Amino acid sequence: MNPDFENLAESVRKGRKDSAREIAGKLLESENPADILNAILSAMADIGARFKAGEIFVPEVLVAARAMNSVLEVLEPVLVKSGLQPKHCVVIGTVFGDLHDIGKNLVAMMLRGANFKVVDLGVNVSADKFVSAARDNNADIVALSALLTTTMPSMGSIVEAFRKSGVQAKIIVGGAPVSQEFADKIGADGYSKDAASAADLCKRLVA
Ligand code: B1M
Repeated sequence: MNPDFENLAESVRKGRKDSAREIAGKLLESENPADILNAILSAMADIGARFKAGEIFVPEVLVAARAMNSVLEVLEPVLVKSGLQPKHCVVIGTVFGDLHDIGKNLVAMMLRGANFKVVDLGVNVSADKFVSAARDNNADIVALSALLTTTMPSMGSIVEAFRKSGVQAKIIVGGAPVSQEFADKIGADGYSKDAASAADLCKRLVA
């Protein structure tokens, strides 16, 4: 196998965005873009697993995700041409009244790393906005983040708004004060405690 694949994966894992981008550009001259995509996705999967295991922390994940994104910029036009775009879409946002977005951004990065199309609605997002974005993007999954005990109840209102609207997306919830028990109580389709588990959960939900 071309040793540049391992160099690319290592550059992503170490967050070396310029070298990752340069190696990807070189690989694109002779290699299949799907193999290049798989190399960076598997590097991000390693990062997710090490983050989950507590071996690395938020800054390392952020720099790895930045390196991954810089490769995706080069790769995306080629992938679109060859029909290798993501098959599944996740709409994500922090619920109404809540401005915390660091954890939500990490979840979005892990999802992109797992080859999902991610529509990030940002923070302070109303139920109506979640429903219309899910409808407009034909989303498979809607991921809600809340960091405040006072904003957790809006997750329940969002689940209700979806059930009333008839939009069929699965709804998953997360954030420091949220638990599996709370997710069950409001009728969400899933809960995950961290960004790597959120990507695993989404993969299971669309499998
Ligand atoms: Co705020 N804040 N904050 N804050 N803040 C907390 C959450 C708090 C616990 C601090 C404390 O008192 N000890 C407390 C909440 C108490 C409670 O409700 N029980 C609190 C408070 C009270 C407030 C204000 C009300 C303070 C005030 O103004 N009086 C205010 C509220 C503003 C608002 O939102 N309306 C406020 C404001 C802020 C800042 C703006 C200053 C800033 C946010 C900046 C930003 O996000 N851009 C901030 C911060 C930074 C924090 C702490 C210190 C750190 C949060 C964080 O980013 N953690 C936090 C205390 C703490 O947690 N130690 C605190 C790192 C991040 C990677 O973890 O977000 O948990 P986390 O995400 C994890 C998982 O939870 C999970 O995956 C992520 C990665 O593994 N996850 C998901 C998250 N979302 C998910 C969605 C999913 C799945 C998994 O979808 C399925």
